Amino acid sequence: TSPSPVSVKPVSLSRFLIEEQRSKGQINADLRLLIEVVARACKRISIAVGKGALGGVLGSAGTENVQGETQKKLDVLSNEILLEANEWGGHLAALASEEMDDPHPIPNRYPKGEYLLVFDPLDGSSNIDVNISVGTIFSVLRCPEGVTEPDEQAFLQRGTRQVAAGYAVYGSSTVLVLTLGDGVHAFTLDREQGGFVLTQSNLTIPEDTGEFAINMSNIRHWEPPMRRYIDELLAGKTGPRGRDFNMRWVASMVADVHRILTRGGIFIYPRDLKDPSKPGKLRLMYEANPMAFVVEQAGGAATTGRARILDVKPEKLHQRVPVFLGSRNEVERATRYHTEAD
Ligand code: AHM
Ligand code: MG
Repeated sequence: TSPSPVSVKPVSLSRFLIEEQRSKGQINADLRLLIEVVARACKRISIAVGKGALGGVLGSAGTENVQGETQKKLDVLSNEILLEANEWGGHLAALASEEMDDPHPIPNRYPKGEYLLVFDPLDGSSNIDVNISVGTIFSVLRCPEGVTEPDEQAFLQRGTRQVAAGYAVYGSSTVLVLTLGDGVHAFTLDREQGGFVLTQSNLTIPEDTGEFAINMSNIRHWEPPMRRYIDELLAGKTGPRGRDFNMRWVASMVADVHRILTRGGIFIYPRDLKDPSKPGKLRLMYEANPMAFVVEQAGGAATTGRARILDVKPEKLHQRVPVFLGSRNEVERATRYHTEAD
């Protein structure tokens, strides 16, 4: 028998969220609004990214962010889009971003809500000018009880406290990946209709994999257990792992993580002894934590190479951590090599 017309009707992001609210009680109306607003902002960013050179948005903005990195025009524009979209809805107590030194308060003319939003507005910005996938990463926390003017301290909550997280990847199609703590779901942007449509529910990452993602150019700066893990993969069939491994590195975390959610793999940005003051490149609050939440919700694992990322107690908004995430058995093995060596 052919499927009934109702069962093949596409499920929009709005409908998905309403059902999460109504039947599962997974979210309330404010959190639903928040996710819808973030999705709308991602749609605008997707349009700006898609215009490329025609939009006049390629190249550097001539400014630096708090980490001393040169900002691209699209970094700045994406940050503004997310701020502007989220300020007035009444669902947020404050926002924080990779591109801003300090948390951004909600202007007094607008009501305040109970949530905190943290984001990397345009991740993988070295890839913008070369037409390779980039993305937006976001994490939602609750504003601590009794805090009316949230400062940096209000944001410094463990990743386990996230109530929602996800990313949008601006690739050959734009896909929004979301977790509300109840599995991971993917929504593809329908460019004609202008809305996100549910295209995959309950994504799962295979436990085993034959694919790894790491920037090998840093090999000389790695710690010994990191080198051991990769050396064993590179040794292939005749090495201790007894099989061949393939490598991919997009240098856009969203694209690398999206591949891992789709077909498995391990992604590593390890601690790097090149600059001992930096315990890794990626930022805990708006890169590692949201991705770790998504990956764990898809059945994968995410560690710093030594401990679970979601358990790390943040000390600074822009804190960096080493990141090992993806297929559970590989992440556990790489982590074991580190803890055994300590
Ligand atoms: P960004 O937030 O400044 O774009 O930096 C983060 C990006 C990640 O998306 C990616 O995994 C990593 O930096 C790539 O680093 P590298 O250029 O060292 O390979
Ligand atoms: Mg980033």
